[in-house]
Amino acid sequence: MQGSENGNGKPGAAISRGVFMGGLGTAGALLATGCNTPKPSNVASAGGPTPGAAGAVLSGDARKIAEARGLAPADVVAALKTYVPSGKTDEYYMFASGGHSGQVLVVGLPSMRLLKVIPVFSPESYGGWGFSEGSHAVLEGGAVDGRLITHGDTHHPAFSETDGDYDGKFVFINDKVNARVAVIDLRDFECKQIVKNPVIISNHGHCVTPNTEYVIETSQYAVPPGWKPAAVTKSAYANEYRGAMTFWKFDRPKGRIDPQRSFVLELPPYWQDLTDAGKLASEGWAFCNSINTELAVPEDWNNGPSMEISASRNDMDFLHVVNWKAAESLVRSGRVSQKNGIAYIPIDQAVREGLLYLVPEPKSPHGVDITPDGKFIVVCGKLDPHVSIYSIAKIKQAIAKGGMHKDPYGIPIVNFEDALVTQIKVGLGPLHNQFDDKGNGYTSLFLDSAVTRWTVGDESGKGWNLVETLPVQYNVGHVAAPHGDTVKPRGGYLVALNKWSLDRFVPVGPFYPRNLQLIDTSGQQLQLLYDMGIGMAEPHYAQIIDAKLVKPEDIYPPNTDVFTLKPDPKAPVFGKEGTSDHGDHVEVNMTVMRSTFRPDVVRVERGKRVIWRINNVETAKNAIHGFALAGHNISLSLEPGKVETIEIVADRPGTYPYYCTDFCSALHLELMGYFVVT
Ligand code: CUK
Repeated sequence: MQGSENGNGKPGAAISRGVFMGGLGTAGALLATGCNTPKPSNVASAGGPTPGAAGAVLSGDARKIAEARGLAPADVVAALKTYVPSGKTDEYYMFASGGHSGQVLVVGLPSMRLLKVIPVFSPESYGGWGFSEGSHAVLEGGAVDGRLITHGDTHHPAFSETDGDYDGKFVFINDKVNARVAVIDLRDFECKQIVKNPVIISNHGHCVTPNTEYVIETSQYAVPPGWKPAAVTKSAYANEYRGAMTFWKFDRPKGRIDPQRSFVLELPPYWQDLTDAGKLASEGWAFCNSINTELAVPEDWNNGPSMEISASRNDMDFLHVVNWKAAESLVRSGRVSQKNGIAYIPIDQAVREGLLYLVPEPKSPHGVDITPDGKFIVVCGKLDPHVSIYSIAKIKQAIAKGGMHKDPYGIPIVNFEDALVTQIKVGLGPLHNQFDDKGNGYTSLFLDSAVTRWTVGDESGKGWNLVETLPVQYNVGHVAAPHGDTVKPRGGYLVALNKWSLDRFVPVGPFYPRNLQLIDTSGQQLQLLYDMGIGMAEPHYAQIIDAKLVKPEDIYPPNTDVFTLKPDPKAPVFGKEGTSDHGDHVEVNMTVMRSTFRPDVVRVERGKRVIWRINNVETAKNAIHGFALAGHNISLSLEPGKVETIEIVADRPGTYPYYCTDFCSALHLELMGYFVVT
């Protein structure tokens, strides 16, 4: 099934073939002639600088370098498009999931430089995440039945939106494995909140509504609500297991999800998958695919077909169509019950209130994405070579007309033909879609290891045409484009988030880098520009935002508690540092400034609990100090202005150095002290 079998062993061949097969000689010769070169127009027209410009830029020296390094003209053009010289900054931020690292990656475009790893669901010693009391409290917010969970599987980052476009204020990220959602504040790029879904235990679909009224989280693997124990049989599965679409209310002024104003819409146990919120023409609606309408359970692997076969028998699954505005009104009216402390709309009530409909969709689909105008719903059938285009207008008409068949749970099913506009045959294994500013859609093809470009057409089915396919290396999952799922896509780039890299990098052992490939979409032909190896878990999805829209603080105000972004009333005061004994515990109030910890000796009797506050009182940007304490599992990151608190028990007598982990000055190595447990 893998990309290497699909003729992708020589990627880039499409670009270079024209040059070398055309007998046009060396790269150097081509570059020298630049605009006068007669025929390698596939290179020159690949969306970039005019041939004249490329030719003019390349002096004799550049030509020699290109020759020495074996760079084809297309390589040189790609380098010119991605190189960001020292002192200049990137045009876009890409926020990518960090997969089962549990974190979020921040990458600059077009340079593809990794700028930050934001710790979210997993402890991260560089950021002190999980070691300080504040970060520990955030992780505790995501505890499952009281058990602290210190990993996550992040899939779908979602920027906060205003009027259907990214506003650069917050990023939300889901944890698939434990059904949790986290809030990252872009004032400081730090996670502020993790909430645990009280009804489901795994999620997948994750997005926001056009004004961030809600963060939508959809279940993946159905369980009995509250993941109560149950039999794993076909009948128990059909009767007791359920899916859910959860609407987490976002309180923007507080920058937090408010579980008290959130609600859950119960769904059949169809394994809901990707989810997108309607916008403009479809505002107020949410859409979600499903992949196990067979209601298969993994019960008979020994005797019968495996789960993968049982769950893929049907030619059609169901697109779920949810009227969330109407659901919100129902919840506000108070006519809903609660389950596990959250407002809960059961399926029968959802049907009675006209909140939930199904539309058949081919076959084991994955991605569902709404066109920028909100009129069309684009569904990728993983096991079907088409993207299927549905119209919200047609779906609404069919709903108004009534007389629909129902599924076994009583949910009305809109006829496939009544909802469908057209299908585009794009290739094998379509997964996900994005859009640009020129009326194009882009679809990733997992099995073909390629991305396609097609044109967005109209309600009558005209104008939906496949334009171009570009091989990628390899086995692409999501694609991401600047503002590519908003009402206002910016165009210009596409990033293919590939799961396999095979031969793209120097070998690093059996765990291969993931390969994020930057593609130029601005020209007549798609051009592959850059391979970025990611030496960690698979980044499933990413969103790309105009860098001008993100305006983080460059330094914390003095004495900041980073979890409230307000002054910490207990912040240690410079000049009044010290250690005080309170009987059952000892308090340490410490400041740090180049190049002294005050106090630089902390003596504690064995057995005491120690509450240790540290304030970085530096006022210079970037003057970060770290704090590592030997033998106590403590690592902190102290940006200027930040106050952190740790709690430890001094239970092992000894002499333990603590020191700054960020090389902060010429006397950095002297920035240390001793913690003595007597
Ligand atoms: S994703 Cu989560 S399985 Cu295609 Cu959105 Cu990778």
